[in-house]
Amino acid sequence: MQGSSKISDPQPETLTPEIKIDGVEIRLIRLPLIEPFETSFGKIDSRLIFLVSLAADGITGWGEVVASEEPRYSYETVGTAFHVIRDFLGPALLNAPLADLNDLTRRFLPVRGHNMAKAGLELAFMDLLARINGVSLAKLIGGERKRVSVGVSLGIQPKISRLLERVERYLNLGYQRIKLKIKPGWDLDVVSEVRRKYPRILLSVDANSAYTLSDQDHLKNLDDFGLLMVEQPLENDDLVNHARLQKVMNTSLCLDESIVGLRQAKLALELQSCRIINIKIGRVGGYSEALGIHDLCYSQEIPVWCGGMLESGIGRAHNLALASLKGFTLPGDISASARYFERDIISPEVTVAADGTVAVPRGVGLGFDVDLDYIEHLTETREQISRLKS
Ligand code: OSB
Ligand code: MG
Repeated sequence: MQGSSKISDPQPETLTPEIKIDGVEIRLIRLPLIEPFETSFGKIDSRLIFLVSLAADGITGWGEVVASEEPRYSYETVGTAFHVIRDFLGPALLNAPLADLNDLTRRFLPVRGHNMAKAGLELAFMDLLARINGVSLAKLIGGERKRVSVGVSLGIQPKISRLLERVERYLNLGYQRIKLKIKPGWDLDVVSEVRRKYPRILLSVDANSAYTLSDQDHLKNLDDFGLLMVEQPLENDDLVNHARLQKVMNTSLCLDESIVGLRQAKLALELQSCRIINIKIGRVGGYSEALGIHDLCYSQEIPVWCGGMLESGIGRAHNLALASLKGFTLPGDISASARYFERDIISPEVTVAADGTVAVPRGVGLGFDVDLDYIEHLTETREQISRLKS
Protein backbone atom coordinates (compact mmCIF):
# COMPACT_ATOMS: atom_id res chain seq x y z
CA MET A 1 0.00 0.00 0.00
CA GLN A 2 1.27 3.40 -0.84
CA GLY A 3 0.27 7.00 -0.69
CA SER A 4 -1.69 9.06 1.73
CA SER A 5 -3.23 6.51 4.01
CA LYS A 6 -1.80 6.40 7.47
CA ILE A 7 -2.45 2.74 7.81
CA SER A 8 0.67 1.80 5.88
CA ASP A 9 2.63 3.99 8.25
CA PRO A 10 1.39 3.23 11.75
CA GLN A 11 2.61 5.24 14.72
CA PRO A 12 4.91 2.78 16.46
CA GLU A 13 4.19 4.15 19.93
CA THR A 14 0.44 3.82 19.58
CA LEU A 15 0.15 0.41 17.98
CA THR A 16 0.50 -2.80 19.91
CA PRO A 17 3.23 -5.13 18.71
CA GLU A 18 1.13 -8.25 18.16
CA ILE A 19 -2.46 -9.30 18.48
CA LYS A 20 -3.33 -12.79 19.48
CA ILE A 21 -6.83 -13.53 18.24
CA ASP A 22 -8.50 -15.86 20.71
CA GLY A 23 -11.96 -16.07 19.23
CA VAL A 24 -13.56 -15.87 15.79
CA GLU A 25 -17.33 -15.96 15.72
CA ILE A 26 -19.64 -15.80 12.74
CA ARG A 27 -23.38 -15.39 12.93
CA LEU A 28 -26.35 -14.79 10.71
CA ILE A 29 -29.24 -12.54 11.62
CA ARG A 30 -32.19 -11.56 9.47
CA LEU A 31 -33.33 -7.95 9.34
CA PRO A 32 -36.61 -7.26 7.57
CA LEU A 33 -36.48 -4.33 5.12
CA ILE A 34 -39.04 -1.57 5.59
CA GLU A 35 -39.87 -1.99 1.91
CA PRO A 36 -38.67 -4.41 -0.80
CA PHE A 37 -35.48 -3.45 -2.68
CA GLU A 38 -35.45 -4.26 -6.39
CA THR A 39 -32.51 -4.09 -8.79
CA SER A 40 -31.91 -5.52 -12.25
CA PHE A 41 -30.99 -8.74 -10.35
CA GLY A 42 -34.30 -9.18 -8.59
CA LYS A 43 -36.15 -8.20 -5.45
CA ILE A 44 -35.50 -8.83 -1.74
CA ASP A 45 -37.77 -8.25 1.30
CA SER A 46 -35.24 -8.86 4.04
CA ARG A 47 -31.50 -8.85 4.47
CA LEU A 48 -29.68 -11.86 5.86
CA ILE A 49 -26.88 -10.11 7.70
CA PHE A 50 -23.57 -11.91 8.23
CA LEU A 51 -21.68 -10.66 11.26
CA VAL A 52 -18.11 -11.47 12.19
CA SER A 53 -16.51 -10.82 15.53
CA LEU A 54 -12.90 -11.22 16.56
CA ALA A 55 -11.84 -11.27 20.17
CA ALA A 56 -8.42 -10.59 21.66
CA ASP A 57 -7.66 -10.03 25.32
CA GLY A 58 -11.28 -9.36 26.22
CA ILE A 59 -11.79 -6.81 23.42
CA THR A 60 -14.14 -7.52 20.51
CA GLY A 61 -14.01 -6.13 16.99
CA TRP A 62 -16.98 -6.30 14.63
CA GLY A 63 -17.23 -6.73 10.89
CA GLU A 64 -19.87 -7.63 8.33
CA VAL A 65 -19.75 -9.83 5.25
CA VAL A 66 -21.85 -8.07 2.61
CA ALA A 67 -22.57 -11.10 0.41
CA SER A 68 -26.18 -11.64 -0.63
CA GLU A 69 -28.13 -14.86 -0.36
CA GLU A 70 -28.00 -15.43 -4.13
CA PRO A 71 -24.95 -15.19 -6.43
CA ARG A 72 -26.22 -12.25 -8.50
CA TYR A 73 -24.23 -9.13 -7.68
CA SER A 74 -21.17 -11.37 -7.33
CA TYR A 75 -20.48 -15.10 -7.23
CA GLU A 76 -20.21 -14.98 -3.45
CA THR A 77 -23.18 -15.82 -1.26
CA VAL A 78 -23.79 -15.95 2.47
CA GLY A 79 -23.30 -19.71 2.14
CA THR A 80 -19.95 -19.56 0.33
CA ALA A 81 -18.63 -16.92 2.73
CA PHE A 82 -19.69 -19.02 5.73
CA HIS A 83 -17.80 -22.01 4.33
CA VAL A 84 -14.69 -20.07 3.35
CA ILE A 85 -14.44 -18.25 6.68
CA ARG A 86 -15.19 -21.32 8.80
CA ASP A 87 -12.87 -23.67 6.95
CA PHE A 88 -10.04 -21.46 5.69
CA LEU A 89 -9.86 -17.78 6.63
CA GLY A 90 -10.97 -18.01 10.25
CA PRO A 91 -8.51 -20.76 11.23
CA ALA A 92 -5.71 -18.82 9.50
CA LEU A 93 -6.24 -16.00 12.00
CA LEU A 94 -6.16 -18.28 15.01
CA ASN A 95 -2.94 -20.01 14.09
CA ALA A 96 -0.46 -17.31 15.02
CA PRO A 97 -0.53 -13.74 16.38
CA LEU A 98 -1.04 -10.90 13.90
CA ALA A 99 1.35 -7.98 13.65
CA ASP A 100 -0.86 -5.65 11.60
CA LEU A 101 -3.30 -5.41 8.71
CA ASN A 102 -0.65 -6.31 6.15
CA ASP A 103 0.07 -9.46 8.09
CA LEU A 104 -3.61 -10.38 7.95
CA THR A 105 -3.87 -9.63 4.21
CA ARG A 106 -0.82 -11.78 3.56
CA ARG A 107 -2.35 -14.66 5.45
CA PHE A 108 -5.38 -14.57 3.15
CA LEU A 109 -3.32 -14.52 -0.07
CA PRO A 110 -3.40 -18.30 -0.60
CA VAL A 111 -7.21 -18.13 -0.87
CA ARG A 112 -8.26 -17.09 -4.34
CA GLY A 113 -11.17 -14.68 -4.58
CA HIS A 114 -13.91 -14.63 -1.92
CA ASN A 115 -13.33 -10.94 -1.32
CA MET A 116 -16.44 -10.39 0.76
CA ALA A 117 -15.49 -13.19 3.12
CA LYS A 118 -11.97 -11.76 3.47
CA ALA A 119 -13.29 -8.24 3.94
CA GLY A 120 -15.65 -9.30 6.75
CA LEU A 121 -12.67 -10.50 8.77
CA GLU A 122 -10.59 -7.45 7.84
CA LEU A 123 -13.33 -5.16 9.06
CA ALA A 124 -13.55 -6.95 12.37
CA PHE A 125 -9.76 -6.86 12.69
CA MET A 126 -9.64 -3.13 12.02
CA ASP A 127 -12.35 -2.43 14.58
CA LEU A 128 -10.38 -4.55 17.05
CA LEU A 129 -7.15 -2.71 16.22
CA ALA A 130 -8.85 0.66 16.63
CA ARG A 131 -10.34 -0.38 19.99
CA ILE A 132 -7.03 -1.76 21.27
CA ASN A 133 -5.39 1.56 20.41
CA GLY A 134 -8.23 3.68 21.72
CA VAL A 135 -8.87 5.49 18.43
CA SER A 136 -11.74 5.70 15.97
CA LEU A 137 -11.64 3.67 12.78
CA ALA A 138 -11.58 6.87 10.74
CA LYS A 139 -8.52 8.04 12.65
CA LEU A 140 -6.83 4.66 12.28
CA ILE A 141 -7.06 4.83 8.48
CA GLY A 142 -6.23 8.52 8.20
CA GLY A 143 -9.73 9.83 7.47
CA GLU A 144 -10.02 13.61 7.66
CA ARG A 145 -13.68 14.48 7.14
CA LYS A 146 -15.91 15.08 10.14
CA ARG A 147 -19.06 14.61 8.06
CA VAL A 148 -19.62 12.80 4.79
CA SER A 149 -22.09 13.64 2.01
CA VAL A 150 -24.63 10.98 1.20
CA GLY A 151 -27.12 10.04 -1.48
CA VAL A 152 -29.80 7.41 -1.72
CA SER A 153 -30.18 4.42 -4.03
CA LEU A 154 -33.77 3.92 -5.17
CA GLY A 155 -34.83 0.49 -6.36
CA ILE A 156 -37.00 -0.34 -9.34
CA GLN A 157 -40.65 0.35 -8.50
CA PRO A 158 -43.88 -1.14 -9.81
CA LYS A 159 -44.92 2.30 -11.15
CA ILE A 160 -43.19 5.59 -11.94
CA SER A 161 -45.54 7.42 -9.57
CA ARG A 162 -44.21 5.34 -6.66
CA LEU A 163 -40.66 6.20 -7.67
CA LEU A 164 -41.47 9.91 -7.86
CA GLU A 165 -42.92 9.73 -4.34
CA ARG A 166 -39.69 8.23 -3.08
CA VAL A 167 -37.52 10.77 -4.89
CA GLU A 168 -39.56 13.50 -3.21
CA ARG A 169 -39.32 11.84 0.21
CA TYR A 170 -35.54 11.43 0.15
CA LEU A 171 -34.89 14.89 -1.27
CA ASN A 172 -36.97 16.30 1.56
CA LEU A 173 -34.86 14.34 4.03
CA GLY A 174 -31.77 16.11 2.64
CA TYR A 175 -30.09 13.37 0.59
CA GLN A 176 -27.69 15.11 -1.80
CA ARG A 177 -27.92 12.70 -4.72
CA ILE A 178 -30.58 10.40 -6.07
CA LYS A 179 -29.49 7.17 -7.75
CA LEU A 180 -32.06 5.27 -9.78
CA LYS A 181 -31.71 1.57 -10.41
CA ILE A 182 -32.35 0.91 -14.10
CA LYS A 183 -32.78 -2.11 -16.39
CA PRO A 184 -34.08 -2.59 -19.92
CA GLY A 185 -37.73 -1.50 -19.82
CA TRP A 186 -37.16 0.72 -16.75
CA ASP A 187 -34.74 3.31 -17.97
CA LEU A 188 -35.13 6.24 -20.40
CA ASP A 189 -38.79 7.06 -19.65
CA VAL A 190 -38.21 6.82 -15.93
CA VAL A 191 -35.06 8.95 -15.93
CA SER A 192 -36.74 11.47 -18.20
CA GLU A 193 -39.73 11.80 -15.84
CA VAL A 194 -37.52 12.27 -12.77
CA ARG A 195 -35.32 14.78 -14.58
CA ARG A 196 -38.34 16.72 -15.85
CA LYS A 197 -39.69 17.06 -12.32
CA TYR A 198 -36.29 17.79 -10.74
CA PRO A 199 -34.19 19.64 -13.34
CA ARG A 200 -31.37 20.55 -10.95
CA ILE A 201 -30.74 17.65 -8.59
CA LEU A 202 -27.65 15.43 -8.64
CA LEU A 203 -29.01 12.37 -10.40
CA SER A 204 -27.33 9.11 -11.38
CA VAL A 205 -28.36 5.66 -12.58
CA ASP A 206 -27.09 2.16 -11.80
CA ALA A 207 -27.72 -0.71 -14.22
CA ASN A 208 -25.95 -3.48 -12.28
CA SER A 209 -24.64 -4.95 -15.55
CA ALA A 210 -28.06 -5.21 -17.21
CA TYR A 211 -26.90 -4.13 -20.70
CA THR A 212 -24.37 -5.18 -23.33
CA LEU A 213 -22.36 -3.14 -25.78
CA SER A 214 -25.00 -3.85 -28.44
CA ASP A 215 -27.25 -1.51 -26.41
CA GLN A 216 -24.87 1.41 -26.88
CA ASP A 217 -27.19 3.47 -29.08
CA HIS A 218 -29.92 3.09 -26.49
CA LEU A 219 -27.55 3.93 -23.61
CA LYS A 220 -26.29 7.03 -25.44
CA ASN A 221 -29.76 8.54 -24.94
CA LEU A 222 -28.89 8.82 -21.26
CA ASP A 223 -26.59 11.69 -22.25
CA ASP A 224 -29.69 13.90 -22.58
CA PHE A 225 -30.41 13.92 -18.85
CA GLY A 226 -27.36 15.61 -17.31
CA LEU A 227 -26.55 12.62 -15.13
CA LEU A 228 -23.70 12.65 -12.67
CA MET A 229 -22.79 9.13 -13.84
CA VAL A 230 -24.00 5.87 -15.27
CA GLU A 231 -22.93 3.07 -12.93
CA GLN A 232 -21.92 -0.36 -14.21
CA PRO A 233 -23.94 -0.52 -17.43
CA LEU A 234 -22.14 -3.59 -18.87
CA GLU A 235 -20.87 -6.99 -17.77
CA ASN A 236 -19.08 -7.26 -14.46
CA ASP A 237 -15.79 -8.49 -15.93
CA ASP A 238 -15.64 -6.38 -19.07
CA LEU A 239 -13.30 -3.40 -18.75
CA VAL A 240 -12.70 -3.28 -22.50
CA ASN A 241 -16.31 -2.81 -23.57
CA HIS A 242 -16.81 -0.23 -20.84
CA ALA A 243 -13.89 1.67 -22.38
CA ARG A 244 -15.59 1.42 -25.79
CA LEU A 245 -18.85 2.70 -24.35
CA GLN A 246 -17.14 5.51 -22.41
CA LYS A 247 -15.60 6.68 -25.69
CA VAL A 248 -19.00 7.27 -27.27
CA MET A 249 -20.86 8.61 -24.21
CA ASN A 250 -20.56 12.10 -22.77
CA THR A 251 -21.81 11.04 -19.36
CA SER A 252 -19.15 9.65 -17.02
CA LEU A 253 -19.28 5.92 -16.46
CA CYS A 254 -18.67 4.67 -12.94
CA LEU A 255 -17.59 1.11 -12.25
CA ASP A 256 -18.84 -0.91 -9.31
CA GLU A 257 -18.93 -4.69 -9.97
CA SER A 258 -15.88 -4.54 -12.29
CA ILE A 259 -13.49 -3.16 -9.69
CA VAL A 260 -12.73 -6.17 -7.52
CA GLY A 261 -9.30 -4.94 -6.49
CA LEU A 262 -6.50 -2.45 -6.97
CA ARG A 263 -5.27 -4.28 -10.05
CA GLN A 264 -8.62 -3.88 -11.82
CA ALA A 265 -8.79 -0.23 -10.77
CA LYS A 266 -5.39 0.41 -12.36
CA LEU A 267 -6.46 -1.33 -15.56
CA ALA A 268 -9.77 0.53 -15.69
CA LEU A 269 -8.01 3.88 -15.44
CA GLU A 270 -5.39 2.89 -17.98
CA LEU A 271 -8.05 1.69 -20.43
CA GLN A 272 -10.31 4.68 -19.61
CA SER A 273 -13.18 2.32 -18.86
CA CYS A 274 -14.68 4.85 -16.46
CA ARG A 275 -14.16 8.32 -14.99
CA ILE A 276 -15.47 7.55 -11.52
CA ILE A 277 -15.03 4.59 -9.19
CA ASN A 278 -17.39 3.29 -6.54
CA ILE A 279 -15.44 1.70 -3.69
CA LYS A 280 -17.06 -1.03 -1.61
CA ILE A 281 -14.81 -2.57 1.01
CA GLY A 282 -16.51 -5.94 0.64
CA ARG A 283 -16.24 -6.15 -3.14
CA VAL A 284 -12.51 -5.31 -3.11
CA GLY A 285 -11.61 -7.66 -0.25
CA GLY A 286 -11.01 -5.29 2.63
CA TYR A 287 -9.51 -2.06 3.83
CA SER A 288 -6.06 -2.54 2.37
CA GLU A 289 -7.36 -2.81 -1.21
CA ALA A 290 -9.95 -0.08 -0.62
CA LEU A 291 -7.26 2.28 0.63
CA GLY A 292 -5.00 1.37 -2.27
CA ILE A 293 -7.76 2.18 -4.78
CA HIS A 294 -8.53 5.41 -2.96
CA ASP A 295 -4.89 6.47 -3.08
CA LEU A 296 -4.54 5.55 -6.75
CA CYS A 297 -7.66 7.48 -7.73
CA TYR A 298 -6.68 10.45 -5.59
CA SER A 299 -3.30 10.65 -7.31
CA GLN A 300 -5.03 10.69 -10.73
CA GLU A 301 -7.86 13.03 -9.70
CA ILE A 302 -10.47 10.35 -10.29
CA PRO A 303 -13.40 10.96 -7.92
CA VAL A 304 -14.45 8.05 -5.75
CA TRP A 305 -17.48 7.45 -3.58
CA CYS A 306 -18.47 4.82 -1.06
CA GLY A 307 -20.96 2.25 -2.32
CA GLY A 308 -23.41 0.36 -0.13
CA MET A 309 -24.71 -3.20 0.11
CA LEU A 310 -27.73 -2.68 2.37
CA GLU A 311 -25.46 -3.15 5.35
CA SER A 312 -26.53 -3.26 8.96
CA GLY A 313 -25.18 -0.52 11.19
CA ILE A 314 -21.92 -2.41 11.61
CA GLY A 315 -21.07 -2.35 7.89
CA ARG A 316 -22.48 1.15 7.67
CA ALA A 317 -20.11 2.37 10.41
CA HIS A 318 -17.15 0.96 8.49
CA ASN A 319 -18.41 2.74 5.35
CA LEU A 320 -18.50 6.02 7.23
CA ALA A 321 -14.90 5.58 8.29
CA LEU A 322 -13.84 4.81 4.73
CA ALA A 323 -15.78 7.74 3.28
CA SER A 324 -13.99 10.12 5.65
CA LEU A 325 -10.85 9.82 3.48
CA LYS A 326 -10.17 12.94 1.43
CA GLY A 327 -10.62 11.34 -2.01
CA PHE A 328 -14.29 10.55 -1.37
CA THR A 329 -15.60 13.68 -3.04
CA LEU A 330 -18.95 12.38 -4.31
CA PRO A 331 -21.94 11.49 -2.09
CA GLY A 332 -21.85 7.87 -0.90
CA ASP A 333 -24.64 5.28 -0.77
CA ILE A 334 -24.68 5.56 3.01
CA SER A 335 -28.28 5.99 4.05
CA ALA A 336 -29.74 6.44 7.49
CA SER A 337 -30.44 3.14 9.28
CA ALA A 338 -34.14 4.02 9.02
CA ARG A 339 -34.03 4.05 5.20
CA TYR A 340 -33.79 0.24 5.31
CA PHE A 341 -34.54 -1.05 8.80
CA GLU A 342 -37.20 -0.66 11.46
CA ARG A 343 -34.48 -1.03 14.08
CA ASP A 344 -30.72 -1.24 13.56
CA ILE A 345 -28.25 -3.31 15.58
CA ILE A 346 -26.14 -0.33 16.64
CA SER A 347 -26.91 2.62 18.81
CA PRO A 348 -27.31 5.41 18.18
CA GLU A 349 -28.58 4.59 14.69
CA VAL A 350 -27.06 6.27 11.62
CA THR A 351 -28.96 9.45 10.83
CA VAL A 352 -28.76 11.86 7.90
CA ALA A 353 -28.83 15.56 8.72
CA ALA A 354 -31.02 18.00 6.79
CA ASP A 355 -27.97 19.03 4.73
CA GLY A 356 -27.52 15.46 3.47
CA THR A 357 -24.48 14.62 5.55
CA VAL A 358 -23.74 11.97 8.16
CA ALA A 359 -21.36 12.55 11.05
CA VAL A 360 -18.26 10.38 11.06
CA PRO A 361 -18.23 8.83 14.53
CA ARG A 362 -15.39 9.93 16.76
CA GLY A 363 -15.73 7.27 19.42
CA VAL A 364 -13.34 4.35 19.73
CA GLY A 365 -13.51 1.65 17.01
CA LEU A 366 -16.78 1.73 15.07
CA GLY A 367 -17.88 4.62 17.26
CA PHE A 368 -21.30 3.08 17.85
CA ASP A 369 -22.49 0.66 20.52
CA VAL A 370 -23.23 -2.79 19.17
CA ASP A 371 -26.62 -3.90 20.51
CA LEU A 372 -25.69 -7.43 21.56
CA ASP A 373 -29.04 -8.20 23.18
CA TYR A 374 -30.87 -7.40 19.97
CA ILE A 375 -28.30 -9.35 17.94
CA GLU A 376 -28.74 -12.38 20.25
CA HIS A 377 -32.48 -12.11 19.81
CA LEU A 378 -32.15 -12.07 16.00
CA THR A 379 -29.44 -14.74 15.65
CA GLU A 380 -30.42 -17.62 13.36
CA THR A 381 -27.03 -19.32 13.12
CA ARG A 382 -23.79 -18.88 14.97
CA GLU A 383 -20.52 -20.66 14.97
CA GLN A 384 -17.37 -20.33 16.99
CA ILE A 385 -14.37 -21.09 14.81
CA SER A 386 -11.66 -23.22 16.27
CA ARG A 387 -7.98 -23.56 15.71
CA LEU A 388 -6.69 -25.83 12.96
CA LYS A 389 -5.32 -29.06 14.33
CA SER A 390 -1.68 -29.43 13.41
O1 OSB B 1 -25.07 -1.80 -7.07
O2 OSB B 1 -24.75 -0.35 -5.58
C1 OSB B 1 -25.23 -1.42 -5.92
C2 OSB B 1 -27.37 -2.82 -3.08
C3 OSB B 1 -27.07 -4.17 -3.18
C4 OSB B 1 -26.23 -4.60 -4.18
C5 OSB B 1 -25.67 -3.69 -5.06
C6 OSB B 1 -25.94 -2.34 -4.97
C7 OSB B 1 -26.85 -1.90 -3.97
C8 OSB B 1 -27.27 -0.52 -3.80
C9 OSB B 1 -27.75 -0.11 -2.44
O3 OSB B 1 -27.33 0.28 -4.70
C10 OSB B 1 -26.91 0.90 -1.81
C11 OSB B 1 -27.17 1.03 -0.32
O4 OSB B 1 -26.69 0.20 0.48
O5 OSB B 1 -27.85 1.96 0.06
MG1 MG C 1 -23.82 -0.40 -8.08
